Amino acid sequence: MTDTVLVTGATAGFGRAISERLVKDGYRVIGTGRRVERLDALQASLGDAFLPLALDMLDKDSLRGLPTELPEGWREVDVLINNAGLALGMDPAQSTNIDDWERMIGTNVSGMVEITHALLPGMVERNHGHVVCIGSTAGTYPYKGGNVYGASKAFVSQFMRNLRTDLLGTRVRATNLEPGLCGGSEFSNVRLGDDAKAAEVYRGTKPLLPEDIAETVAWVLGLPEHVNINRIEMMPVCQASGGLSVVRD
Ligand code: NDP
Ligand code: 8X3
Repeated sequence: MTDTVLVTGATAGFGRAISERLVKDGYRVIGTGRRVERLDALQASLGDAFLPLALDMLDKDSLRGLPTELPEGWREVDVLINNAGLALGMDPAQSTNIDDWERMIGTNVSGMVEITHALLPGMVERNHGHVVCIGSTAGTYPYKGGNVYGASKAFVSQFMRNLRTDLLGTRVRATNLEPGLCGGSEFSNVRLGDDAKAAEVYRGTKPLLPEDIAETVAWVLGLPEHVNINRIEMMPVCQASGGLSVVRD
């Protein structure tokens, strides 16, 4: 039986690349996001193996209703890819906008937790499933302006470790994929609200690409059922962590 995968944030970047790759690999994919016209365009190119689903990660009622609201034939979600997410701003904590912080927490933490809570019982009941989160190196390595975004990804990281523990004894797998600098998506455009500044983030680098993320997700899912990849940290060759710094008088 072909696995059904739900990919949040399929309208751009990683989520779109993951959806395209998994349909190509023979999975049935439910792709979600707010920009419905992009989901429809994806269905036009991927065909009936792709189901477009308008879903706002800040809409708790829709997330909670998912198990019963999904169309007939698509209700048994075997794999959940928690990809939808965003960063807003690069200012130091003391100069940020609290609404931006709340939106990051609402999307990256609360929305992710809600949809996982909604779909996990079905996986456990069927004793078959996999939850994959797209975390970030920002959840491990602090950097200036990373404040709440990095903290939201640290939450994802520990949530996934704890999920593994709770799922022990079931055949439901859990993986946190933690990429570093990745171009070819709208992440920096959304974060900085300025396309020229976003392009500057990648100037002179050869960043990871959404296809690299999709390749890794496809590998993690395709491993034999007894193998669980707990976490993967991946960076482009041109990136490494910065180490500690000191300010002197
Ligand atoms: P993009 O901005 O290209 O894509 C983000 C996706 O998330 C879009 O499909 C968007 O859909 C969706 N999304 C955002 N907010 C909501 C919401 N409220 N409701 C529903 N969907 C939402 O970014 P990336 O592809 O780069 O990022 C994907 C994930 O990877 C994020 O979790 C990000 O934090 C993480 N990541 C990114 C890295 C990078 O360098 N690019 C590195 C490490 C991790 P729509 O707007 O249509 O609703
Ligand atoms: C995205 C990578 O380094 O911009 O999660 O935080 S970074």
